[in-house]
Amino acid sequence: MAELDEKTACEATLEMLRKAREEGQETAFDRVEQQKGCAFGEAGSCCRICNMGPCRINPKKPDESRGVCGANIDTIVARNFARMVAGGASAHSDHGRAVAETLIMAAKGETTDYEIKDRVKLLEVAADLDIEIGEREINDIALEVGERCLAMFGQQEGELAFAQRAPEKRKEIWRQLGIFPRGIDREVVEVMHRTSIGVDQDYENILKGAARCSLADGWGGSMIGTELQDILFETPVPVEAKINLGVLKEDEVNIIVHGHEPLLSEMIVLAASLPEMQEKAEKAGAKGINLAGICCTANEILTRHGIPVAGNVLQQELALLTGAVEAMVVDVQCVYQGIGQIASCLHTDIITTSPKAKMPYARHIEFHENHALDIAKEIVSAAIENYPKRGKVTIPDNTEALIAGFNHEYINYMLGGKYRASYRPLNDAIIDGRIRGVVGVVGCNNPRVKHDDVHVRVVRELIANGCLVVMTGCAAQSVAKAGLMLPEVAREICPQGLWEVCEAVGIPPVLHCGSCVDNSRILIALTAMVHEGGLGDDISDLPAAGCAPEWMSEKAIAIGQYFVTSGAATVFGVSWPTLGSKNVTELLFERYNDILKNSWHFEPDPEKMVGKLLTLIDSKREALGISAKRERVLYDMAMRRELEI
Ligand code: NFS
Repeated sequence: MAELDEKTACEATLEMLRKAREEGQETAFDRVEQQKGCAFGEAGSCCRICNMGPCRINPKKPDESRGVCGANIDTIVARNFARMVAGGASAHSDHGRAVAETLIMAAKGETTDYEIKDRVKLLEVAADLDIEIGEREINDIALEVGERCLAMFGQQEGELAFAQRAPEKRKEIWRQLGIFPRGIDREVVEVMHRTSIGVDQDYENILKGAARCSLADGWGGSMIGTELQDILFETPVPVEAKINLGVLKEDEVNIIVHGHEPLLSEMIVLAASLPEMQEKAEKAGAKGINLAGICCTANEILTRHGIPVAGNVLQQELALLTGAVEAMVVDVQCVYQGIGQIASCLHTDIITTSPKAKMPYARHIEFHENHALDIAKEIVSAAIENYPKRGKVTIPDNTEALIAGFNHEYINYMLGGKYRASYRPLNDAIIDGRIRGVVGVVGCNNPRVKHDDVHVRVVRELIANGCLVVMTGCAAQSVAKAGLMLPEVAREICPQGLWEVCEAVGIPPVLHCGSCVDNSRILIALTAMVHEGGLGDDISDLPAAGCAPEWMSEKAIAIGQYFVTSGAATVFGVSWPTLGSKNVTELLFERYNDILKNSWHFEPDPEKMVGKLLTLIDSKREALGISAKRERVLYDMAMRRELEI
């Protein structure tokens, strides 16, 4: 069995893993050792789409066998990859759909618990959708925005409206390739159809479908989610908060919200702050109600309210093992079934809320948007009632401060000021070399690699080499826990050019931009850089790249694919799901450079990953004629020791 300190770079996680081991409690960190993985599955060469199989093709001898239907390894690998994209796109998009439905309900007055909080954003989105504004009532405009967005899911023909925001040159590439996305549901369904038995058997064509589907996510479902959430709950602005398991409180009712949709978590935030709930908690013997988040729903309420984050995806089971959580309220996505098992030994209630997602050992309190606050109060009350049943509590003493809540709107404002909002200073800083490039570091944790370690090492070395880093998802939480999301970090780690820019503007060199649907914010920011001028006329010209060092979810593959299809080079770590097929991998890693002007890359080693990202960025600088010779800064031993967070 691997030593526990080889499993995580996070002190709080290590402490709880020791406790789990002492108590004989099993977590994902243990189960990963039982699941050694399957060579065929890992190479993407196992086909399970019909009942003649499963068919497995040995990636070392790909020409020696075929599936029962005759499918070769290229077809099988491409199908599996395309289905990952469709799975990820469906998750982000179903989330976006729920937000659109809620906006419509709010605009019609069918729920009084939600309202239009960000009118400026509403009007901007309305203008982008060519919706008439004039003297119309705000709810009238919101209704049309909601209905137009909802219609994007069922749209059968034509071009997806939000994808029109992309740079002209990029849209031309999509049109020429025949991959401009139509309706969101249509693209997901079409990938599922094309990859079912006996349909599309040309791996290049299958991957074209996957590319189109990914765009329907990034410029469709995810973007609808982000934009409409901003309208309903406000566009985030930078906020200071705390992160890690130490945010749980020994003398308060601890409620953790976990999952993805802020429709639920926003209401829990509201319910927990009501005086009647506070009184109830005090009557139960607690000093108050402490709300904390896990995973992306944490990022949503962190960036809008400064609610503390208990941890990222791999800490969900460990948070319960503190014995201090009265209720973990979950909706959809990234919720481990393991939490039910652990909660069954504790006083903790796992409360499922979505009709789409139920689980054993959980209590179900179904969430409905039309009486959302009442349900949220019921959930908070259930948690309070558990407080007196608490046993022994062990809360790790680790918390870290962070600043979160950056996005296109704020970057624009902070660089240019209220009256001349602009990306000009950012583009200029890149052109004159003070900022070497911009890297989006996103995605999950995966117990197959040392938890948080790859994220922290990659990000630290990127900023030490002059790159501005923008982050979302659980990756952002890893790096925040290591203390890298604070403005003072700039002067400690970054070269002079970058820290001067950070200090002038008052930002950390690592910007927390929200949840995974908020990767659409990165698309918008990259497009704004193109429009500002001086850095080429397409996303593929920018000294920018994306990476997901510890990814695990299909959603990460969908995101990576829409980054690449939108023109941003993308590097993934851990392992790569198409290595079984030389042809598929060559297409994604090499030929995409001709077709999409950038490509996928795979590199699990953190130092080599940074090397790859810097090379990609420098090659773009070179092509733009703005390169200056520079040395790569490598950590010395002192810096390395500091990394052992
Ligand atoms: Ni993204 Fe968010 Fe985390 Fe990965 Fe899961 S929470 S949507 S999928 S694990 S970053």
